[in-house]
This record gives sequence, structure tokens and C-alpha cells, in this order.
Amino acid sequence: MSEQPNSYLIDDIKNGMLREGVQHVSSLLTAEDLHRARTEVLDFYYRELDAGLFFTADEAKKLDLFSAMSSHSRRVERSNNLMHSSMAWFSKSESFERLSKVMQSLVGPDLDMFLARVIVTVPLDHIPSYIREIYDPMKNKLHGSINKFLRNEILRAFFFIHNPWHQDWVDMPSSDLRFFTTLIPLTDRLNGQAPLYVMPCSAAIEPLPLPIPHSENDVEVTLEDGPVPRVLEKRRINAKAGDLICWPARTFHKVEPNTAEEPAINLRFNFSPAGARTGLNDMSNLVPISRSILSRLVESGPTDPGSPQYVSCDHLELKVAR
Ligand SMILES: O=C(O)CCC(=O)C(=O)O
Ligand SMILES: [Fe+2]
Repeated sequence: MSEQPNSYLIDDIKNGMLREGVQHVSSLLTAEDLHRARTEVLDFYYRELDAGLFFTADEAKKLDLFSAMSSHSRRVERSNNLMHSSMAWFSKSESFERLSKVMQSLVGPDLDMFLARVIVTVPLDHIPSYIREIYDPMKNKLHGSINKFLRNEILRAFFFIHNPWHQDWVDMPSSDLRFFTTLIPLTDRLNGQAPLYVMPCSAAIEPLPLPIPHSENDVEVTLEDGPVPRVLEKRRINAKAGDLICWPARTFHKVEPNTAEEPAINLRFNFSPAGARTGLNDMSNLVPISRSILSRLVESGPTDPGSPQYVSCDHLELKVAR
């Protein structure tokens, strides 16, 4: 079992994040947590696959799923969300404690977590051809979310065919952009396993609407949204199961289709400083992770057994006695 991220590693993560606006940390999860989480999500996935993961083309037509304007949008309700139900153990795990430590080093001691989900990039072979045709080619597509084609009425995770270049502010358009996305692959992301790409040093680029006008080759992406093209490095992240990848709200990234046989599975959590505007509608999704000494004093007073528990004040005037 590997140790807590030590201060040397934390310094590397901080400096690397400042330099590039993205970090890849090897083996964050404990072997036990990785095994348990991966087994649970794979069991869930193959149960759904056996029951028929997607509507047939005829069913989809009847439900009007082909129209971009289709009102058949699918939400993952909190009570059904794997991360808030059968996998809620993860947020109490040693691995989550490590994740929190890394985030505290990047955000500060007043830390909230406000989004927890399982993301599955489905193997192309498991996706009916009528769906593949809608989302191909990836370029110029708004997104690659295929939740609306899922047969099961109860959504527990988020399903993708791919994910074109984007910044994660699109998930939280009403936020003040002060958040990190953290992604923990539970399956390797090598070869054809839903290749993950980032544009290092893109963390300060203004929020760009989708689809992102661009051209790209193996090593560079050129943003073509304005009169002056901007050229950025394009880098594949070859992540292994149990690694951590994190980036702030504006760092560009994309996920290519999964040509492997197994689903590509990730845990995804968003973190922000306490008091940030997260853009959440349902505040029950906001989980306090840690608090500074100042916050704890202001919220609950001194904790020394000898100190009076609670000092009340029945007027709003501050009187200073000398
Ligand atoms: O599937 C992935 O690896 C990343 C998905 C993504 O872009 C996201 O969670 O924001
Ligand atoms: Fe994203």
C-alpha cells in the first residue's frame, strides 16, 4: 500500500499545477479502494449492458431522440447517483483523504466538494450504429453525452461516446470558475481506452462557447475563435487505473472514442474554496471537506474545554472594552 502523498510530492504537484494548469499524479488510490471501486462500477456496467444498455433505433425514433431539440433529457438524481448511494463509502476512504490533502494544498484549508459522479466512456462496440452516426465526426459536435439513449429510466452514472475539446466551466456555467476538476480513472487510459488529451497552459484562456473552432495535429491545437489564431500544445495523458488527473475550470481537454473492449471508467469530483459560487442549484450537493482555524472559530467558537461554550450577543453593536 502506498503512503499518504508526502510534502515533496505535494510541492511537485503545486509547482507543476502553477506551471501548466494540469497535473497527473500516479497511484493516488490505495490498491484496496481501487479494487473495490472498479469491481463495483464494472458490475454495475455489465448488469446494465446485459439488460440492454441503449434504446433500439426504432424506440429512439418513437421517443423523438434524434432531434437536437428533444426534450428527453436525462438527469442523474442525487439518490440514484452511484457516488451518493452504493459507492458513498468512497468519500470516507483513505483514498479520498489523500485526494482531499492534494486539493487542500491547491485550494486552501477552506475546501468544499460539490460534484461527485461516475463517468463511463462506452466502448464503440457497445453503442448502436444509429447513435455512433449522430456523434461522428467528433469535430464540431457540442458534446458526446449519450445519457438520453439509455434504456434504464434510472440513471446512476454519466455515459459518453466521446467528449470534444471543452473547458469544464461548461458544466457549471453560473459558477465563478473557482473550481478544480479531479478525475480518477478506475481503468487504464492507454492505447484506445478513451484517449484523454489536454492543452497544458490553457488555464487562463477566457471561457469559450462550444463547439470550439480549432484545427489540430498530433502535437498542437490551434484555437481559431478570433482574428489571431492561438497555438497550444496538445498532450495525451496516459493514465493508469488509480491515478489522479486534475485541472481548473478553464483548462481545455478532450476524450476520444473508446475503441477498446472494456468501458473507460472514472470517478469525477469537483472542488472549490468554501464561499465560491459553484453554480449549483441543489445545495445538498455541496459537501464541506475541511475548514481553516479561522472558519472553525467563527462558526463554532473556541474548542478548549476551559473556554465558555457559547457567547451570545443580543444587539449588533460592537463595544470594545479596554
Ligand atoms: O472522461 C474523461 O476522462 C473526462 C471527461 C470530462 O471531460 C470531464 O469529466 O469533464
Ligand atoms: Fe471535462
